[in-house]
Formats: sequence, C-alpha cells, structure tokens
Amino acid sequence: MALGVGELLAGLLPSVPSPVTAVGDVVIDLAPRSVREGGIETFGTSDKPALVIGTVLVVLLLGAVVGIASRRSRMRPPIAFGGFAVLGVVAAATDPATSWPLAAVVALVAAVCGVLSLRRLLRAAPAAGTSGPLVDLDRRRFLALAAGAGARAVAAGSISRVVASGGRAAAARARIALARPRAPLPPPPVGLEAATPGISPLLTPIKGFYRIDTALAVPDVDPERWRLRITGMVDRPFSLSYAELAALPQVEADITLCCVSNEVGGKLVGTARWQGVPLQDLLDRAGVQPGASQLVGRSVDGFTAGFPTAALADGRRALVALGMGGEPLPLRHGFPARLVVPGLYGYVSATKWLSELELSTLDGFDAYWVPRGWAKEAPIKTSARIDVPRARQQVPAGRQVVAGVAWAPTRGISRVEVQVDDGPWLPADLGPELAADTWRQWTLAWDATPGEHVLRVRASDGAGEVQDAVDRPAPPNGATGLHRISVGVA
Ligand SMILES: Nc1nc2c(c(=O)[nH]1)N[C@H]1C(S)=C(S)[C@@H](COP(=O)(O)O)O[C@H]1N2
Ligand SMILES: [Mo]
Repeated sequence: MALGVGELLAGLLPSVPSPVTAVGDVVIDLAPRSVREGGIETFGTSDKPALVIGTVLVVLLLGAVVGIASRRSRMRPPIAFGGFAVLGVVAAATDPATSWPLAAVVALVAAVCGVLSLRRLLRAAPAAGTSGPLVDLDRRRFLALAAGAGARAVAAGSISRVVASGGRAAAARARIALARPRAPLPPPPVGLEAATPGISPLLTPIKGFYRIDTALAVPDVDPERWRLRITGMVDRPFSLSYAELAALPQVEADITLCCVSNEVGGKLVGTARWQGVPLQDLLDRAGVQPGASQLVGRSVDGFTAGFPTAALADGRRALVALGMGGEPLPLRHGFPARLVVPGLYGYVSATKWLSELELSTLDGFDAYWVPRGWAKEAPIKTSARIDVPRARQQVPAGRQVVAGVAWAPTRGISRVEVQVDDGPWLPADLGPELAADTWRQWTLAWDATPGEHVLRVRASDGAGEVQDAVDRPAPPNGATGLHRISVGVA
C-alpha cells in the first residue's frame, strides 16, 4: 500500500521520482562496474522492466516480513516503514533531477498509509495457531481485507503509471509541428532493402532504433518549462526556451548513431534523418573562449557527455536535434532536444533530454562514463556488419546474396570486401550514399558450395584506410575486429 501511494503521488508531482524507479536508479549507480558495463547495453532494453519488477518484488517481500514481525510488537511497523521512507528520501536526494523536500513529504505520506493499512490488517488477523468456525470467519475477513489493501495499492500504482506516462511531454509533443528546415534534404534514395530482404534499411525505422540510457523512467520534460542554457567558457552565456530554439533556422542531416558498447556485428547502431539547429550557430552566438577545449552536454536527468571542441573544427554537422525521422524527437530518444554529433560514440556526444551546453576544458571535467572506465575521447571506429545470411543459417547451394551495412561516420565508406573461408577478399557492391556521416549498404553475389563456410567482412573508410582487424572488446573506446559468421550450405 505504501508503495502504491508513493507511486501515485510521484505520478502527480513532476519533480518527485517514483519510489520504485528512484531506488532502481540508485541500484544502477551503486552497481559494481562490471555489472554496469553490461548494463550500459542491457538497461537500455529489456533489463529495465526486470529491475523495476525486481524492486517491487523485494519491497513486497519486505512488507510480508514486516507484517509477520508486527504481530509481536506494535512499534515495529512505524520503525520499518520509517526506515523505508528514509531510504527513499536518500535515494531521491542522490538524484539531481529531484526535489528532495517534496520526495520527503511523499515518503512520509506513503509510510503513514503503510502503517495504517497494516494496523487494520493486524486487527482483523486471527490469532496464530487457532482454528474453529469463528476463527475461520475471521480468517476470511482478514483475507478479504488484505485483498482489498492489495487492490488499492495496485490501483494507486497503476493510476500513477497512467498519470506519469500520459504526462506533459507526450501531450506537448503531440501538439508540436516541426518547422520547415532552411535547406531541406532531397527525399532519401531507394535503399538496397527494396531488392535485398534482411538487409538493414538505409534509414532505421524509429520503432526499431536502439535505445541506450541510464534513465529507468523516460524523463518527462514539459517543453513549456524547459530551457536550454549555454554556459561556461563563453563570452555571452544565454538560454533559450523551446519556442525560441525552434524558431531559429533549422537544417536536416542524415547521421548514423552508434553505441560504444556495440560489439562487432552488434545491433546498437542506427541511422536517422535528424532535424535541428546547427550546434555551431549556438556556439557562435555565445562566443566560445579560446581556452575552451571540451563541450559538455548536460541532461535534465543528470547525465553528462563531453567531447573535444576540436572535433567540431572540421565543420561536421552537429545538431541540437528537435526532430527524428520527420517527427518531433520521440520521448525515448531525448524529447524535447538532444545533441547529435557525427562520428562520435553516443556516450561522449549524444546527450538526450538536453538542458545545458557547458564549455569547459578536457582536464576540467569528466562526463558520466569517464570515471566509470570509458575513454574520454571516442571517435566511432570503422566497422562492417553482415545482415544476410544470418549467423548459423542454412542456405541452399548456388547463388546467394551476402549483404549488410558498413560505417565510418564523417569519413564515409569507400570499399567493402567479403572473404569466404580462406579465399581472396571479394569486393562488394555499395548502395547509395546518404552522407559520409551515415552507414552504407553493401551486397555481394556468392556462389555457395555445399559444406560449412565462414564469411568475414571488412570495410575501408573514405580515406582508403581499412578497418582494424584485431579483436578488442568494447571497453574503453569501442570494439574492433572483423564480423564473421558461419553458415551451412546444403
Ligand atoms: N540523458 C542521456 N543521454 C544519453 C545517454 C544517457 O544515458 N542519458 N546515453 C548515451 C548513449 S551511451 C548513447 S549510445 C545514445 C543512444 O541514443 P538513443 O537511445 O537515441 O539510440 O544516447 C546517449 N545519450
Ligand atoms: Mo552508448
């Protein structure tokens, strides 16, 4: 019951986290490094529900323990619920996006609800070890009361979910129409997916776009109240409302985004047509001071990502993105605004739910993942992936299509080659190039002979430099090695 009421109040108050996600977030932050390194990948996907369900189950178990202990002493429930409340407030206080005094009030109300609901249950509980017709009646009454309390807790919790998910961000986003970009890109060319089933489409559908972040609950940012601040080592710090930012000239750019945790051949990479305000326009307006060597993006959820200002010197089209795939940014991908910087892994550049751009020095600040063992500078490595055939697939003998994508954002892809077993490197056909900042599709006609075969792929970037073939894990700055799959030919 305490949990349900806590969730309900958290859903109603914008700056109070849900107790479940607050505790879950602290679990993420305190988790040993090895667990979290796996977590940068998995928390983004299926492990988030797992962590939430786990937290709820643990709380329910603790509730049962408190219930049993309370039969011996009337002082135990207030102490136990008080303890939970303190824990919740501590969890909230470590979260910079949280108002902890409000969280304290929520914790107090939740705890009182818990104590009262337990008292009521205990008064109705039959004495232990007794039986008989009267006691059975008591037992039925107790079970009914317990079921009622449980139902109310679930109801309060679910109402909060509805309130939270139907929050301000979703409603506001539905009302937003993206401005027409200053120089719209031509419609994207027809990709190889038209003729090659199974190959990654040139532009990744938003629904299938990978998601990685440390946030347990997607931040619910009301664009009416949101501001973007440009601070630090600048001559003219300023801030913009969403309306002011959206009124600035916008551009479109096709950019491939990649996670540093992506294993060779992995799926944590995607390509989208982004729309937004050129980062350089905002920096020029602020007047970046000569000593500034790092640009740090700060998120409303406390996350930070930083990269060398020198990375922008080549004029790459970095954006404060407001749109993705022709729509306002989806909530999961950083609504109302995020950074997208071609050629840099997401954890150093692609701050979602962006609230501040701070100019500092490379020595002066370590962004979120740096003290956790990941490199400070992280350009995306040239890499290629085989999409077709799938690993360990059985294919008939004869002409088979081998196909996939290769990327070296900012440098472009000049060549992709495929090797069958220990044979020669065969040049693949390249698909249309959206931009040097995006991946490129490739296909190769393969005359498959019966037996087990190993297929390998390697890409060369726009400068003709072939990708690093040495197998290295993702930490500290991105995996290397060639993607290889085995296939059986019948
Ligand atoms: N606020 C916030 N922004 C973030 C992150 C995060 O944890 N919090 N993760 C970064 C990482 S590691 C990656 S790979 C990209 C992923 O962007 P996507 O979820 O839109 O694919 O977002 C980046 N931006
Ligand atoms: Mo990432």
